This record gives sequence, C-alpha cells and structure tokens, in this order.
Amino acid sequence: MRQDEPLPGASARRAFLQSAAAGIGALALARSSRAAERIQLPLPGGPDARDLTKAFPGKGQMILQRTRPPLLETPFSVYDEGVFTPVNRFYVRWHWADIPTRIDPRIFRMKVSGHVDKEVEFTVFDLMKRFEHVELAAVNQCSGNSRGFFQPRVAGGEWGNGAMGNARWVGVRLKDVLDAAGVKAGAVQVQCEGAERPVVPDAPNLKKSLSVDHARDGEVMIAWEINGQPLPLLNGFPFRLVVPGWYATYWTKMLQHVRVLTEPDTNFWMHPAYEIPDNWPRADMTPGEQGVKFVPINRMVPRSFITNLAAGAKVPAGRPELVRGIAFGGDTGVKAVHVSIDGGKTWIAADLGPDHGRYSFRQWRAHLKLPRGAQTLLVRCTNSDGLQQPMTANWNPGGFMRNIVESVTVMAV
Ligand SMILES: Nc1nc2c(c(=O)[nH]1)N[C@H]1C(S)=C(S)[C@@H](COP(=O)(O)O)O[C@H]1N2
Ligand SMILES: [Mo]
Repeated sequence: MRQDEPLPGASARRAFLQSAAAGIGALALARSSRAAERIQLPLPGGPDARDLTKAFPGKGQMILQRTRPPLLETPFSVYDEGVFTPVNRFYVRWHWADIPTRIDPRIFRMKVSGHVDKEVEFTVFDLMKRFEHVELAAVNQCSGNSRGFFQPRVAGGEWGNGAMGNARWVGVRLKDVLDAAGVKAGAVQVQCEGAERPVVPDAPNLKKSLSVDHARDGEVMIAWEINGQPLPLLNGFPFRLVVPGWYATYWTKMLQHVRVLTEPDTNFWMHPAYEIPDNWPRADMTPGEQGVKFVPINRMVPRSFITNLAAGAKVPAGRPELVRGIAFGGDTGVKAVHVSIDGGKTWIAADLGPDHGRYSFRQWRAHLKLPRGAQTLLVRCTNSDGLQQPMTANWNPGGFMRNIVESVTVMAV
C-alpha cells in the first residue's frame, strides 16, 4: 500500500468538481437513447447477441443488459488490453433506478451512526484531509458474473463474463473512519447504504453488512479514486466501499450511511437475497434440492480466462501460438495458471505477468502448438491457498459464484 500526503491537492479538488458537473442530467439522456450496434454474446438459451451503447455518462462502449436501473457489461475484449480495466469500460450494476443524477461533492456527506460514541459526517474532502490515504489494486466482481451460463437458467441479470473489473483504488481505511466515531463494545456488524432509493414504495433499499472485525481489518476502504480518476457517477461518485477479495455486492457505491449494529443484519439484501449454499468454495447444489443451508455470499474464488482468442478464432497449426489472459485468486493471490489442450489430462504452466498485489488481476501467457482441427483450450488458476478452479460448473438458484475451468474452442488451420 502506498501512503500519500493526507492533504487534498487543489488538482484533486478540481477533478472532483469537474466530475460532479459531468454527471448532471446525463442519466436522463441515457434513458432516451437507442443502441445502434450489436455484439455476439452467445448464452445457453440465448439471446446470442446484445445491444452496445455509448449513451451513459462517463462510459465508453458497453453491453447494454438493462437501462433502468443501469446494468452495463464490459465487452470481453477489453480484458485483453491491460491488467487494469479502463474506467470508461468498467461494468455498472445498480439495483434501484432512482440514482441521484447530480452529486455536489462539497455537500454530499457520509454519516456514521448506531452503536458509536459519537455520530460523525464527512464529505470527500473531509475524508481526504482527515485520514491517511491508502492505495490497493483489487478486482470488483459481481456475485452474478457469468450467471448467463447457468444451466438450468436462473433469474437475474444474464451477464456474460464481463461483470468484473480490476482497478487501483485510492481512499481511506474504513477502520480509521469507524475509529473517528468510536465503535462501542458489543457492536457486531457494520451496515452500509448508498444514496439511491427504490422506485416502488416500501421496497427495501440495498443495505449490506460486514462483521465489525472485517470492517476494521485495515483493508476495507472508502475509495474516491479508480485508476487515477474520480469515480464515475455510475460507479459510485463521490466514494464507495472497496472490500478486497469479497463479491461486489458489499462494495456499496455513493456511500451515504454507515450504521454500527448490535445484532446481525437480517434485512432482505442479507437474507434471503445474495445467499449461497453453505459449501464454499463450491456454492453448489442440485436444482430442486431440499433442506440446503444458505449463508450470505462472501469471499471470491479463483478464476482465469483466455482473452486474446475468441471462440471460433482461426490460429496457425503446428507452430507455437501465443495464448494469454487474466487470472485472479479470489480472496488471495495467484500461485499458478495452467493451460491444457487435451481436456485436462496434462497441464502446461503459463508465465505470470507482474504481481500487482493479491487482490488484483494477474496477466499470464503461454505458447501452444496446436494440431490441425478444432481445439479446445482450457485455463485453470491455482490460488496461493492451493484452491483450483473445478472441471465442472456449480449451480445455485441465485446464479452466484459461477466457477469452472474456462474453455475456448479455436480452429487450428
Ligand atoms: N449504492 C449501491 N451500491 C452498490 C450496488 C447498488 O445497487 N447500489 N450494487 C452492488 C453490486 S451487486 C455490484 S455488482 C457492484 C457493482 O459495482 P460497479 O457498478 O461499480 O461495477 O456495486 C455494488 N454496490
Ligand atoms: Mo452484483
């Protein structure tokens, strides 16, 4: 972690005020836009193609999964461009459509309340001034990333593999902010809530809780910067929670309220929503199975992907061909990435790229000599705890934590 001078420079302040201005009214504009281009994204049960859109503020070309609330997927080729996901291609997911279209960072405050010595409130500039800055590279992955590949199909955002992104986050430790309020003895959880609101009366706003120990582990942070830029409005301007190694449902955007609780949080979004079968790392059950115990989703598991070859790509046969991609360890680092061209009978170790920290994507590359014909390439990550991607996919009714050795079938000619 890098430690910065804890003083907001004039340039940081200016960047923030400019970002705020860019958000104004832009969401309203996106609603009336019509997507022009399409992209192939074949999912079992279809559709095979999706609309692309450039109509959302702060976003370049994205796959339009839903307009209101916005669900924007990162086109998969973006992951081949670098280890950090460009801010304007970083995926977007909201639960409720009543998202503030304008946030003035001089006025917007987060509040800490509940089982604390004193309630405190901070603007982004207060956070910058008052607490030590920390920087961390971490993958933000939706619990439902790759849900579209679940068979039988489950309800929810039918994402391909593009509901994930890797970034350098800059902010302050949630621990330091909680310490400023003074967490009292007997506190058990810390609940976070964003600034948007449900569009139907009495619907529950998204609230997510971490144990007090987790919230105070010194890694969970309140971040205002993503890859050197202020957060786009749609990614949580002016600041959001970053929970390294945990699914993004906990990464509360536009963080407005932190409540210290004396009882475990049982609000709808902790239970029954976002729960997985209690057999981590598999999160697996049989469709229709009875008596399964469910627990709140939590730590991520290792995944890896081939990024430079798409399904059906033509590659030269009989000579070493570059295959590359990204991997991440889940809640810990990447120990190894292996590829196979014989259905997993033998595995070849890939070369790993630079290590940006245990919560980051890690690039990998290998050279493979492919016999002529259709060839299925497999890629498998082993994390530093020795956990490996499985050969068969898991299933659960939420479509969460999809995990399997990924494959791409190419044509060697
Ligand atoms: N305020 C708020 N924060 C939120 C959500 C939301 O709906 N509202 N969705 C969560 C979920 S489920 C995901 S996957 C991530 C998505 O983060 P991103 O949109 O920056 O990619 O935000 C999380 N934080
Ligand atoms: Mo999510």
